[in-house]
Amino acid sequence: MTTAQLETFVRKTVSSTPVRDIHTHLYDPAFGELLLWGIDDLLTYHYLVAESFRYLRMPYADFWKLTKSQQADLIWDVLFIRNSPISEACRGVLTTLNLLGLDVKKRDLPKLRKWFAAQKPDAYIDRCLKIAGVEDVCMTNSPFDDLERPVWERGFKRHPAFSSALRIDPLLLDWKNTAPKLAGWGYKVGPGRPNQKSLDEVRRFFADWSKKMGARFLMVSLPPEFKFPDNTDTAALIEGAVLPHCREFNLPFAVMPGVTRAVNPQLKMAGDGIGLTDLSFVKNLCAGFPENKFAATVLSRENQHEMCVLARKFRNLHIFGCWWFTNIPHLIDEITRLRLELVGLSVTPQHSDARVLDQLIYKWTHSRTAIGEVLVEKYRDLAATGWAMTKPEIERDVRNLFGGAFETFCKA
Ligand code: FIX
Ligand code: ZN
Repeated sequence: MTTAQLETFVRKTVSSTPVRDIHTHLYDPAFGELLLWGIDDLLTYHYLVAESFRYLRMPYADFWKLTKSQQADLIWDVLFIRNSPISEACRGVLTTLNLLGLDVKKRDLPKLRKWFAAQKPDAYIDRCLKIAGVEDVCMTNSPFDDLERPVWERGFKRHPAFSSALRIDPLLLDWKNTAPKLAGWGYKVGPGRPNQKSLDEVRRFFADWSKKMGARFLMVSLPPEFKFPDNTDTAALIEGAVLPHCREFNLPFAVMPGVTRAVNPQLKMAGDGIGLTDLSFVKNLCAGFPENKFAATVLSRENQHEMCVLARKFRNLHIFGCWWFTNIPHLIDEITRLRLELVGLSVTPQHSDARVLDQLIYKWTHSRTAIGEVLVEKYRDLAATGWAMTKPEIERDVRNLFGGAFETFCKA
């Protein structure tokens, strides 16, 4: 292959390889209205709510009293009409509409609403997955969510494209209020620091829900100040229940450190912030529990380099995604370079974190472009040494980056 042919082939492969998206907040269509889609959900995404309050002068409470469509009208007005929609989250809405075949230059919100209202959910789901090139969507499933728990308890026919991860934030971060819930559901846990009996019962709870959901891994988001080991309920629960359960079921434990919840509570879900994490806890987990597997994504840009070094030291650590405030082209480029140059291909450069189905389209289109350009450069550098890549090797590499490497890690 000439250099030009190599570049064309890499770009084509990156844009056409199916993705297994390992972290989203989407739901199997069996969950009904919990699966968000359409223009009003796109516009009221919490990323855009936060941005709209850079311009809105109304009291927060008045905004939250509006209907979803009224909120969407306001956001459209301030972020798309009165100001140019340059931010990543704004551009994302336009990329999505454009790739759905809608004419964004008309700026006609009522017409867009009409188009979405005419879509049939089942066919529309297939269409979004197809345009985004996503073959598997891993949900974030919480037994503590009162809307989703009954659906799991009832049982439903699974959509083949939706897999599951068991999310356990309330249990690990708010044991005081979660223990009584578990007790109410028939798990014999006591109040206070969990003793062996309680830990065994928490394991029984994890086993029940891992089976019910077919969970691929357990996951938690963590504040920047999180420490392990530590004299806390959280540390006791991790060591005495999460890690033994993950070993028994051969499941990774995914940690997502760096989020400070409710920095501005008036913004509700849009009000979470960020902090620099002391990553010693990741080292302590990986070194102290070599029989466990850990996956990690960290929110702060400044933590990304150290996280790569940790992945070089610990083969039981898989790093993934450019999470949330790092999911912008500039940082996807930087973080993907760091990872490929320091760790190689045994990483998962991106997950979408989509909360609205249609967002899969822009999040993956934008990420594929950023990741593709890094790969083009890396293969070009290899070619300069005289090394010749074959087409199947490039396809293999991209499949690994888009979910294959994580799959292998999970199975190991
Ligand atoms: O904790 C998480 O999984 C975060 O991704 C979310 O809480 C956050 O609100 C989000 O949507 C980020 O993209
Ligand atoms: Zn998330």
